[in-house]
Amino acid sequence: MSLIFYFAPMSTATLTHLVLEELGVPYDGKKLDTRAGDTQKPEYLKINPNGKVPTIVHDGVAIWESSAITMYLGETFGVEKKLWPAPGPKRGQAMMWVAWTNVTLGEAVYRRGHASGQWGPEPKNEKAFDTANADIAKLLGILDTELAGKQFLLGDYSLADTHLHSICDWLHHMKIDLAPFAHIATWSERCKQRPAYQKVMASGG
Ligand SMILES: N[C@@H](CCC(=O)N[C@@H](CS)C(=O)NCC(=O)O)C(=O)O
Repeated sequence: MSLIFYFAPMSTATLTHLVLEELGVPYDGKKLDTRAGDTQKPEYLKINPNGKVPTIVHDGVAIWESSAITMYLGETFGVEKKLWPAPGPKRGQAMMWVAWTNVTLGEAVYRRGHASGQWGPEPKNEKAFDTANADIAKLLGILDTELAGKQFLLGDYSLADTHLHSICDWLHHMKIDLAPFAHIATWSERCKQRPAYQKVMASGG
C-alpha cells in the first residue's frame, strides 16, 4: 500500500492531516510551501490541476478535495476502527456533515474571508462582511442545536467530528465568536482531547 499526502501546515490540508492521524495509517507526507509557489509547479499541477492542498495519492491514484478525501479514507480505513460508519443511514449522516462543512459552512466562511479585505486584492466590504457573519452565526446555531445532549455528532466520535471540528477551530483563529454556542464549546474541548489532534497541532498543523 502506498499513500502520499501533499499538505501545507495550517491550511485546508490540516483536516486531512487530522483524519490520517486518527486512522493511524502509514503515509508519506510531502510538505509544500504555498507562498513559494510549490502548489503551482507543473509537476504538482499534474497531480492536482487546481493547484491546492490537500491531495492524497493512494496506490498511484490522486484524490483531491478535503471532503472527498475524508469520506474516502473513512470508508477505506475507518470502518473497522469504528471511526466511520458502515454503509447505511449513519454513513449518510457522516457524509452529510462532511459535505455541510465544506459546501454550506465553507461557502459562508469563504464569503466572509473575501469580504474582510484580508484575502486577496478586494477591499473590505462592510455590508457583505456583516451578512457573511450573520450567515455563519445562523449555521453555527444549527450545529449547536445538533450537539445538544450529545458527546459527538453521531453519538460516538467519528471522522465527521474530526473534519468539522477542524474548521470550527479555524473559525476560532479567525476571531469568529463561538462563545454564544455552548454545545459547540464543550464538543470542541472533547475533540481537542484526541491524541491525534494534539499530535497534529504540536507538529504545526
Ligand atoms: N475545496 C478545496 C480547497 C483547498 C484550498 O483552498 N487549499 C488552499 C489552502 S487552504 C491552497 O492549497 N492554496 C494554495 C494555492 O492557492 O496556491 C478542499 O477542500 O480541498
